[in-house]
Order: sequence, then C-alpha cells, then structure tokens
Amino acid sequence: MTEREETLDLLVDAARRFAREVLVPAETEVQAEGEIPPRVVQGLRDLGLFGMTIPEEYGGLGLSIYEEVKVVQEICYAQPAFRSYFGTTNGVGTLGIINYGTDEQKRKYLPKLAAGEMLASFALTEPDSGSDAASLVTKATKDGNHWVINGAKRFITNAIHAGVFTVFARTGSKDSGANGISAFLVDRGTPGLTVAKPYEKMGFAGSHESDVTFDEVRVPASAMLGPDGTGFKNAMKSLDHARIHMASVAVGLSRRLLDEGTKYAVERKQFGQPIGKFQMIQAMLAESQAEYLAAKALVEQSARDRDSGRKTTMEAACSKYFATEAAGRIADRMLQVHGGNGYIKEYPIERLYRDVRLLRIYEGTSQILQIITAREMLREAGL
Ligand code: COS
Repeated sequence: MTEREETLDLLVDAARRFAREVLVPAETEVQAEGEIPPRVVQGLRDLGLFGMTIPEEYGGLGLSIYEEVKVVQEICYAQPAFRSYFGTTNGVGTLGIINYGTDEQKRKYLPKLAAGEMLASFALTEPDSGSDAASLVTKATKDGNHWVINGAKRFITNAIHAGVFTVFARTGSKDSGANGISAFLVDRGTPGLTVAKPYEKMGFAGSHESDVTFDEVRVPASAMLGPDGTGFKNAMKSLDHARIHMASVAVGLSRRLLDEGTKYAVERKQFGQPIGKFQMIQAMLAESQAEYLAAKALVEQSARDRDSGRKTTMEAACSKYFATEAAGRIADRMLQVHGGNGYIKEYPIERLYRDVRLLRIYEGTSQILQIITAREMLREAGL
C-alpha cells in the first residue's frame, strides 16, 4: 500500500466514523431546525472536507476524484443535506476557479474556501433556463474596465451562506447561444446582489436554495473567470466532475437505505418470525443490494477514468443517471419493507425517501443525462 493509499484509508475511516457518530445522530435536530448546527459545520471543517478538491498549494486536500467519491460515499451515509453544506464549495462553486481561474483569483478565494471560512455558490439556473442552460438571459454589459450584470438566478444552493458566486451571464448578443456566455466571480455584498429567503422544499431540510437577483451589479474586468465566451464550457466541465460526485452521494445514501431496510427486516416480526425470513422481503433486499453494488462500481470506475485524464462526459452522465435512479428504487423498496412504519416520521426512511427524490433532478435531470449519453454514443459512431 502506498503512503497516499494509507492516507486515504485514514480519511475514509474518519469520514465513516464522523457520519455514523455525529451526523446520523444530528439528523432529527436538522429536520426540526432547518439548519446544520455550528458544531457539525466545525467537524466538517476539521476533517478538511471543504477543501477536498482544492489543490494542496491553496490549503486543500488535493484529492483525486476517485479519492473524493470514496469520502463522499461515507459522509452521505447521513442525510444528504450535510454534504450540501460543503458540496458547492468542492463542486460546481469552486471547480471553475480551479479549472479557469487566474493565479490572482485562485489566491484570493481558494485558501478561504478550502478552510471552510467562505462558501462558494454556482449561479447558472434561471427562472426560464433550467435543463436548457445555454438559453440563459442574465446579461453582462461592458462599461469601461467593468462589467455590469443584470438578471435573476433560481434555486442557488448555499446562496445565503456564500461569500462568492460563480455567475454565468450573456456577454454576447441575444442569439449568441452557448458561445455568448461568460463566467464571473461576484463577491457577496456587491451592491445590487440580493439573495432571497430559501425555498421550502419536499426534503433536504438543512440545505438552502434561494433565488439571487442582480440589479446593476458592477464587477471589475478582473472578475471574469476564463476568457470571454467560455462560460458555458466552464459550466459543463464543472458539471462533468460534479455529476460523478453526485452519483457517489446516491451510492452513500443507498448504503444507508439498505442498512435501514435490513435492520428492520431482522427486528420486525410477522406471522411468528422476522420478516427477513420471507422470500418476498429477501427479493427486495437482494435486488437493491445488486443495484447498490453496480452503482458503486460504475461511479468508482468513472472517477478513475476521469483521473486518468480522459474526457468522461458520458461516464459522468451514466453514473449520475444510474446511481440516482437506483437510489430512488432502493428507497422505494426499503420503505416498502418497513410497511406502514415507513410512512411515519419516527423512522428515518420517511425523510430519506423524500431526500433521495431530488437526486434525479438537480445537476442534470435523468432525462438530460440520457440525452448527453446518447449524443456521445452517436457522435462516436459518426452521427
Ligand atoms: N465539456 C466541455 N465542453 C462541452 C461540454 C462538456 N461536457 N458539453 C458541451 N460542451 C461544449 C460543446 O462542445 C459546444 O462547443 P462548440 O460550440 O465549440 O462545439 C458548446 O459547449 C455547446 O454545447 P452543446 O451544443 O452541446 O450545447 P447544448 O445547448 O445542446 O447543451 C446540454 C445541452 C443538455 C448538454 C446542457 O444544456 C446541459 O447539461 N443541461 C443541463 C444543465 C444542468 O445540469 N442544470 C442543473 C443545474 S446546475 S447545478
């Protein structure tokens, strides 16, 4: 075993213990309060999780994607809102800075983000631009040595906490499509930037998603991230990485769902014996276990492929599609194993079932991921 593998083992083990000993016991408190308690946030900081993907020279852990998905699976044994708190800082909110940032931009933001002193948000989605990301209408207009941003963003995770937003805005003409979009780093507190009250959602209590509006928001030319017109590619590249991460969220949660279902099948007695003795319950457990193992293998292999430098747009789309759809089926079966008890709030399965529903929607719906997969396949075949 290399030194790096040993270090990863230690981190994975620490994440596993933290999830089981601190996060899972805090779940009901988070449901009641709608907030991640400060002691938990500090624990996430102490583990270095805000800087997982940030290079070591900027204070992060500099994990490979394979290493990242191993850690995320462990953390997501607990409800996924805990991961959301540090997720945007590791994922879409920061990957653009790592991939496209100037030295100055990296030095300004990455050390604070890695330490968890500042959170990052990714502002792509708009009220009329969701799956069709290239249709966004938020506009950035050049004014001397500044850009002036006007528009509205929707469902921005961690917006109420973020110190910096990666904002995608149109710098080209109205009909410039994907190549007329640029990315900007906009600091919290910039005049004209307003964050609305978080939405009330079906699940994911403790994770906050808000609308963000830009009313004549002036940023210096140095706030542009990457060259003019490269914002869409920047966003897609970040999503290629983030979708593998998100697939590992589904794998971690699937493990938890399976453990809850199996435990219940052992404890619950009907017809004079534990329900786990019945073959119909066993079939639900076995089918779910097979899907969990398949999703885990796919996600870890996709991460290794991306680490090797290959373009993994298709693998990322397949991973998120398969792992999140499987997690949905596993949640449904494990709730069924619980019978009526699965439908009441006393058992964690009720809220995990609601949480898992979002995974098939955000960072690319299952249908968009199928389109991306088929497009890549057909392109390779010459269409
Ligand atoms: N990596 C790098 N570049 C990419 C890319 C990727 N994964 N995907 C697309 N591009 C490039 C293309 O190569 C093209 O560049 P050229 O014009 O130089 O050839 C450009 O970006 C436009 O690509 P495309 O024509 O594929 O754009 P579409 O509008 O057809 O994109 C999809 C459609 C569905 C891929 C895109 O809109 C998408 O991913 N939507 C989902 C958005 C999403 O996940 N939202 C969730 C909220 S964000 S948390």
